[in-house]
Amino acid sequence: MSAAFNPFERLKNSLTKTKDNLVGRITQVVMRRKIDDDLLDELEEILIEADVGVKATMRLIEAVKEKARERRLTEGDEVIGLLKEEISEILSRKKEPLETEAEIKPVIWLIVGVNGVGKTTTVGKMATRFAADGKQVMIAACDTFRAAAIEQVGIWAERSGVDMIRSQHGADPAAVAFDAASAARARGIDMLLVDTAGRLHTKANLMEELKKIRRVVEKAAPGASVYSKLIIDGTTGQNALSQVKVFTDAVGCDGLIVTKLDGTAKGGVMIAVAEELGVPVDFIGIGEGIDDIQRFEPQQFAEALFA
Ligand SMILES: Nc1nc2c(ncn2[C@@H]2O[C@H](COP(=O)(O)OP(=O)(O)OP(=O)(O)O)[C@@H](O)[C@H]2O)c(=O)[nH]1
Ligand SMILES: [Mg+2]
Repeated sequence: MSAAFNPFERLKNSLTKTKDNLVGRITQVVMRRKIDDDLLDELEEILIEADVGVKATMRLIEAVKEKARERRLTEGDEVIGLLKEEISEILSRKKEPLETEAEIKPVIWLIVGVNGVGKTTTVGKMATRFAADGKQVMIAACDTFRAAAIEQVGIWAERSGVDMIRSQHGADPAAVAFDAASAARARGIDMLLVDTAGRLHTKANLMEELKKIRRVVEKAAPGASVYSKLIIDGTTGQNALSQVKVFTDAVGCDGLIVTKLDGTAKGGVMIAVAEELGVPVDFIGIGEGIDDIQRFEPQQFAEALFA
């Protein structure tokens, strides 16, 4: 398989900056050194600067200390293997599985998140992916607030060859959601992807609107499996974490999709997310293209970081 089509190679290439900023810097520091307090201090600084977060950083430093003692390791470069082990373990923390067996059609994903994080792009990518899996997919264009949002998601619907329910700019987003959920139910659709606004007049407005959308789709498609998927932007590092609580309080959060991991040095945030949040990462966005999305596989991600 050529590098361009091999998913692991693509992941690895997209993580280049994060790899340089994290593993690259660590590698430079540990070479020809002994494992001692000074070295651990320097490691701590690198981890914090790479957006790994205080909690995961402390855990990693403790693990390195402990394991080095147990295994009687003294050489600095042995730290890399220890870190890889522990990062892999943090990323792999058991979370709820993505799909449950008892899903009732239509499965509805509310795609939520602050403005510009990549919601609409993710809707397009996921529509394509689900359609390729042989699912009947529909998109609901519920960002009626931002000018041109409907056209934008319309282009993705066309590209992925799926139906879209829309209204005009300024229409009530909950009404669009209601129509879409009703249509999805009537037409036996497998997956309904709801694109939502990232900004309304105020943040409180937005949260109220999202709650309403959730309520109406549950009403229009009784018993359907409804999930809130929160999109966070990997380039914002630690800041992305604070959004999780706000959205969880409003509409729940059944899974995260972390976008823009390509071209950012802040990909260490994935480790912070795994350590600090009880929510699984379902997918990661690694580019602007239609198939630049991958299932998040913890082991593979750790391998790619250290490859
Ligand atoms: N490099 C990269 N860019 C991405 C990724 N996902 C989205 N983008 C880009 O991020 C920008 C914003 O994406 P949108 O999908 O419009 O974001 P949104 O959350 O729908 O934005 P609003 O509707 O304005 O809230 C676009 O330029 C996308 O191409 C990704 O995984 N990698
Ligand atoms: Mg959008």
